[in-house]
Amino acid sequence: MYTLIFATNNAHKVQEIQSLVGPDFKIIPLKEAGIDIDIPEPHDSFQDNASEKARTIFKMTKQNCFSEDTGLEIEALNGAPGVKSARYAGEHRDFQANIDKVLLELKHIENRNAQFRTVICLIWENKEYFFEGICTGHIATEMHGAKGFGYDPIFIPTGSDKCFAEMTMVEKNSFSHRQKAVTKLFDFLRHK
Ligand code: ITT
Repeated sequence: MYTLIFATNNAHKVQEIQSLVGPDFKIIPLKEAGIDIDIPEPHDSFQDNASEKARTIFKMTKQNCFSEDTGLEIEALNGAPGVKSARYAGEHRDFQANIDKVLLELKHIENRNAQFRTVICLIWENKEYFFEGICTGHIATEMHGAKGFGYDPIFIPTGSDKCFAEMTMVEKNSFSHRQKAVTKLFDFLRHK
């Protein structure tokens, strides 16, 4: 059994990843590890932000851990909101305000291609490893569904006609960026 601290304060991410974990892994979210800090994400790449989060927790705990940094990259907005996805409409990290801003910016734009990108940083026995997952799709013209979090009500993955927010977690996982990156992480650990 592998035990790993998951360096995140995002309960939705924890739920999605927990549902993918087999019996050979135990994932401990920060809250459960008794750690209450807001980890900085100051960099302009997902990799550097993921590394910052994992290193911060490794320094505190000296235990194997992983983090992930995710963002929505919209082609017509030159990759924005990207690493700024959480705070696109301001420091208050408001999902609805972020969605409103994206829909407004794409109002008269035909190219609605977008993708979610997740980069996981694993610190395993003091060494750093990275795993990436991408989910391509497009941005809907209005919000649909109430499940999930973040930009899920406006993102339609390739191969579906539904927004992530209209899907069960199992269905979202069958397409998602996070699932792809996590599968790579678990495959790596199983072969250690
Ligand atoms: P941690 O850093 O504590 O892990 P966070 O919420 O700050 O949590 P990120 O910086 O990785 O996480 O995520 C940035 C934002 O991207 C997040 O707040 C959501 O708005 C959005 N996001 C991430 N994953 C998403 C997903 O699967 N579906 C929809 N939106 C997502």
